[in-house]
Amino acid sequence: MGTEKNILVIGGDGFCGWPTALHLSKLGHKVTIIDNLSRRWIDQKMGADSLTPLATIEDRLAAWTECSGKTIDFESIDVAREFDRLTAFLTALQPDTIVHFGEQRAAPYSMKGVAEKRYTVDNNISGTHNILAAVIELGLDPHIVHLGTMGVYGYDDDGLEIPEGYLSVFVPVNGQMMVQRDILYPTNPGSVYHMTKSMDQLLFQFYAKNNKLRITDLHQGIVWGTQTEDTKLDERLINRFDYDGDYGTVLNRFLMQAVVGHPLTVHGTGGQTRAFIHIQDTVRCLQLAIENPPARLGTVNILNQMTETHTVRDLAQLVSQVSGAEIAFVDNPRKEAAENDLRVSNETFLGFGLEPTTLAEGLLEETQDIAAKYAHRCIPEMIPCVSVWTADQRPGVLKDAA
Ligand code: NAD
Ligand code: USQ
Repeated sequence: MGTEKNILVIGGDGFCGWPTALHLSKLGHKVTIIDNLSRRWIDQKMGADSLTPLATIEDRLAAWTECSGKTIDFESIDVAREFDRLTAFLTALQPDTIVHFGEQRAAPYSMKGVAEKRYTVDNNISGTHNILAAVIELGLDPHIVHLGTMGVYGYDDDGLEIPEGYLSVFVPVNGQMMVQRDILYPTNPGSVYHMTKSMDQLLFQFYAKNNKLRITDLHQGIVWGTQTEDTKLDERLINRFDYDGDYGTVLNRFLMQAVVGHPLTVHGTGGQTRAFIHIQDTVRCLQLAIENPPARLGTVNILNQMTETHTVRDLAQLVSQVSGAEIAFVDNPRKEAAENDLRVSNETFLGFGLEPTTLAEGLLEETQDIAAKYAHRCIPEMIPCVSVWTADQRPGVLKDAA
């Protein structure tokens, strides 16, 4: 190919990282995964499990070599806590690109209790900072591609189309002349997890300015679906499917609930509008972002990685139409706007040639091939969302007590 890169995928055992590592390997890149397998340990601690049966990382990698003839190397390093091992590893690897998926990514888990809040902040902020500090300390010059979130923008519902990372503001000087500034879009996180992603943005802004690092921050919407072309090749390559109340994301939860006969758990009125992207499009966007590194401008390249927006209520209705499932409107355990509109610019990825997989195309296949096939693995007690945003939302707590 001639453009093969040496790519390090941090968090490459996870839901987005694993199919991305396979896709990049298939394209001919040399791919190495760092992951501390913390996501698997969290499942064990909570008594939860992926709906799909996950092979061990060793079996996953062996299966990939059997199916593709290619090798992906793996190293278990905690990037938040093992700085010296990280720097030694980077010194030996000398990556051209570092893709950073390695964070605690569930909003409800980050709000579960004080231990989970502290873990999420320590893990995500230290991990991101360690990667940046290590790269600078070693004098490396990789393109760093980070998975951020649409949630940093918040859901203010002011009718504006959300731009790609920056907002142009016009500031009056001496009450007359207007000076234009492009500022980071003001963050408005809705959970401790989303707050860590807002803080990541400042770390990137500083090191892009100070050390002229080339950084792409992908503000991704909610990822749905399970399989990609590559993870379908062998059952040992199957991707993770989270459905539990902390890690399951809304559409995948609804698909699983429909096949096990559980009413679809719409929070509040279901008027929350969110951005979505299929997992196959996630891996394609990563490829496009890696193939189009930013110039060394001293600013962070921020791209919105999403393809469609839907309300939670509309998603429930869609799944109900396909499956006949009942819809239940339940108390919302979160603090979020009950109803909001959302318009998002995703023009960069469309300009790079992304052809979105739409919900209408993928929904039925996902329901039949994954949710129905593995429904017998569902642990019903793990379905309810029990993490609440504030103590007064706990079941049984009297509201407005005099
Ligand atoms: P995931 O939990 O499945 O994967 C994250 C991986 O990172 C796990 O394998 C975990 O073991 C590893 N990890 C976590 N902390 C680590 C550490 N300190 N050192 C080494 N490895 C560590 O999550 P995901 O769904 O694949 O998400 C990946 C990234 O994409 C996250 O940063 C998340 O914020 C972002 N994102 C995800 C979604 C989504 O819907 N899943 C949407 C938008 C953005
Ligand atoms: N919701 C329900 N019923 C459920 C589960 C969720 O109505 O059973 C609602 C939530 O209240 C929320 C919406 O669905 O309004 C989305 O919740 P989610 O859990 O699907 O998504 P979220 O918490 O926002 O987080 C997920 C990923 C996170 C990523 C984020 C992208 O876990 O890593 O950053 O999506 S975004 O939403 O664009 O910020």
